[in-house]
Parts: sequence; C-alpha cells; structure tokens
Amino acid sequence: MSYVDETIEMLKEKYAAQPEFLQATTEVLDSLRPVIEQKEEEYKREALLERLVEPDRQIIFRVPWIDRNGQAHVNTGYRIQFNNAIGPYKGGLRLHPSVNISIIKFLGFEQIFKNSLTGLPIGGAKGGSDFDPKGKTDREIMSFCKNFMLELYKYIGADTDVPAGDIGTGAREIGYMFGAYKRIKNLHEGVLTGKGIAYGGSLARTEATGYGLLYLTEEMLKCNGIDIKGKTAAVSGSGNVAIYAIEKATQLGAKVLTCSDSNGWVYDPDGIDVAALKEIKEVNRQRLTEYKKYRPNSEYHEGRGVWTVKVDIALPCATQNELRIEDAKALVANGCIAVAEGANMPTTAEAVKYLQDNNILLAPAKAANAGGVATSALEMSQNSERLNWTFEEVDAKLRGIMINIFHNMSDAAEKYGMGKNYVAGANIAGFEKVLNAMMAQGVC
Ligand code: NDP
Ligand code: 2IT
Repeated sequence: MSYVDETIEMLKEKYAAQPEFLQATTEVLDSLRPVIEQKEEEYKREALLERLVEPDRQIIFRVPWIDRNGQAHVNTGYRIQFNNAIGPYKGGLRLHPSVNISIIKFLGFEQIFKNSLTGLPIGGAKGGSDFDPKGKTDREIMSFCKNFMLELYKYIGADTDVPAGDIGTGAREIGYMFGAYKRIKNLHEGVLTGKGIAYGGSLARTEATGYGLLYLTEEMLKCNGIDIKGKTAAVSGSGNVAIYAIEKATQLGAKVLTCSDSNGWVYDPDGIDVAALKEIKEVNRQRLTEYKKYRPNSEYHEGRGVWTVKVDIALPCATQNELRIEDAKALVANGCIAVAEGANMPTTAEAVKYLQDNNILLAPAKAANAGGVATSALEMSQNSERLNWTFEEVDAKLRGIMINIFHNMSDAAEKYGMGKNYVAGANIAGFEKVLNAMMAQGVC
C-alpha cells in the first residue's frame, strides 16, 4: 500500500467520527500523490504525513457567559493550532451552533495550505465555539467574547497565534475580544486581525475575502479566454464574504442574480442591490425576507435553491458542503462555466468530481478565498511597522496576491500533468512550501 493510502486508512480508523476532517484530509492527501511518490521512503521515515495531519495542539475549553436575564450559560471553546512550519498560527474563529471538533479541525487543516498559497509567512489554525450569536443582544455577545478571551489569551500572541473573524465573528466580536486581551495582558499588539480601523485594523480587510474571490475568478476566466463582463452569477450566503463578492462582481460588470441566508434565498432579475443588502445584514442584522421591501421586483423563497438558477458563474459563499451533487447537476445542465469557492469546502466531494468531469472551471476555496487571510497578514505587517497603508495600497497588494495564487495553482496542475485540475494544483502548490519547511526543521 502506498504511503498516502496508509495515511488515509489510518485517518479513517482513528477519526471515523470526524467526517468533515476526513473529507478535507482525504482530498488533499489524494492530490499530493505525485509529490509524495518522488521521495516516498524518505518522507515515510520522517513521518511527514502523520505529522501533517495531526495538529500541533488542540485547545478545548469552557466558556461561561450571562444572558440579559442574569441566567448563566456554558459553551465549548476551541483553538486548533495545526501547523506553524512557515509562520505563526493564523486563522479565524467561527461562532455557530454547528461548531464541533471535526469542523474546526477541517478548517485548521485547510488553512495550512491556504496560508502557504498567499506567499506570506503564516501557519495554519482555526478556532471558535458552538455559541449562537443570532438573536443575542450586544451585551450578551460582549459577555461571551470577554469570557472566551479569558481562556484563549494564554495561547495566542502577535508572534504565536493570531486569530480573526469567520462565520458569526465580525468587527463587533473582534473588538470585544481585543479589549479583553489588552486588559488581561496589558499589551496593545496585533494579536487579532479584522480589528477596527481606529485601533490597528487594516483598510480593505472587510472587503478582502469577497474582492479577492473575484480577482482570482476574473484571472481564471481571462486565462481561459473568457471575459467576466456581462456574465451572470449566483451567490449563496449574505454575510461578509457574500456581500463583498457581490459588490466586486458587480463592479467588474457581472450581474449577480441571487443571495441567501440559512432560512431562504433571494432572486433579483435586475441584479442584487448591494447597498440594500448591507443595510439589511450589516446595519440592521435582519433576515433576507426584508429584501423585497427594497426591491419589489425580486422574489424571496424559503429553503435552498440558488443553484437552480441559470447562471454562468457560481460563487458559494455560505458554509461547508452547501453545493451538493444535485446542485452540481443543475448548474451543469444550465450551462454554468465556472465555480469559485468563497466559503471553505462548500462543494461536496461528489459534486467536485461531477463538476470536473463536466469541464467546469473550479477554483477551490484554499486558493479562491485566500484574500481574507492574505489581507490579515498585511494587517499584521502594518501593526509590526506601526503604520497604516491606504485602501488603494492594500487593495492593489491583494489583487496581486490573488493573481499570483491563480498562476501558482495553474502551473502546479500543469507541471504534474493534471490539466485544469485547480483543486489538485492548489493543494500541491500550497503543500510544497510547507513540505520544504517541515523537512528543513526536522522531526518536531
Ligand atoms: P458570515 O457569518 O458573515 O456569513 C455567513 C453567511 O452564510 C450567512 O448568510 C449565513 O446565514 C450563511 N450560513 C452560515 N452557516 C450556514 C448554514 N449552516 N446553512 C446555511 N447558511 C449558512 O460569515 P462569512 O461570510 O465570514 O463566512 C462565509 C464562509 O466564508 C465560511 O465558510 C467561512 O469559513 C468562509 N471564509 C470567510 C473568510 C472571512 O474573512 N470572513 C475568509 C475565508 C473564508 P445566517 O445569517 O442565516 O446564518
Ligand atoms: O477561513 C479563513 O481564511 C478566514 N476565516 C480568515 C482567517 C484570517 O486569519 O483572516
């Protein structure tokens, strides 16, 4: 049995109860075969793959907090420090009731390769809690965030581990957490990214993931002889990534017909109105049912459905495994040409295969949504030099990074004879730098 297969078998046995982690590791390991086969004996002797799939550290802790009626509650907090071969641990914090060890481990594992692809010196980590921010008051959110940091502060630092936002964690939550860290440690350092502009945040970090997704998509289409201008797109989600993906897609001349939240979805034949969406989601924190009040021509539907709309480009920007085999079939049947993943692992393994078999250009998450963490690393640089760059400067760097990522993954796919398999290309290109660093640093 090959070293890759042995490692996959070991994972299946040891982590049978962690399906998302198995899905992410199996996909990556499977596509690393041509790299591993070159020096299989040497890598095996160093237990390279076993060390790659086992996090450096898994921190799980209790988070008590008090609600508006004085009632105390307890949630579970996580921080998985996966790999710091190429830089300090870096990755977001997810606050969502579905959070569990399998989800945080899959996200942390993906982050290793994504962060490497940015070309910047950042290792992989992820964290969060099964706390549900929905329907909570600001005071309740503050109580949770302060108590979360009361434990997390022990394990993080500007040169150790730098958390950031993810689902359910935006500027408000980062602010409360930063305040707690500063108070406990008496240190005003760049320990979190996605901070407010007034206290060390970077311009364009809010926009970065969505904008970066479109910069990479535009380049991928261009290199395949397609102009993004005039194309139609379907977006899922209506959070941070989705909003700025819609904004940039519209600026580039595409028309976005859909968006969604966990209750339902919107179809707007005139193109999603980003200003209305920002007011509903960022300012008022309401549900998408409100959208029709701004755009009477639009339709609101309960449940799932964005992938049934006929579009040229699909941009999943909500959550993992949201684009399933039946959705992939509907997209292909409707003549879709490209899928670019804004969310982490939004496409099921079966759907990935179907899309690739049908020659859809598929830009995988670890490349396509790397603009967020890349700009976080730019925020870290600005914090270190105690300077602030302009929006234009950060945005230009972001665009350069995304174009570079596209070419690196495309070149890697070509180098190993995998054509336009960007999924494999991104895994290999992200892995190579981590591999070199791990081998140079010896068994540790
Ligand atoms: P937000 O919390 O801002 O928005 C999440 C959106 O997705 C909301 O519209 C939410 O709907 C929807 N959603 C979340 N979970 C589910 C679910 N289980 N089923 C259906 N809909 C769901 O998060 P972000 O926009 O920041 O993150 C979206 C995705 O992008 C995630 O996969 C995240 O890991 C990834 N990502 C984020 C980055 C960032 O910088 N923020 C960077 C790179 C990737 P509702 O409000 O109803 O829950
Ligand atoms: O999934 C991701 O890359 C993020 N949530 C952003 C992480 C970061 O450190 O900015």
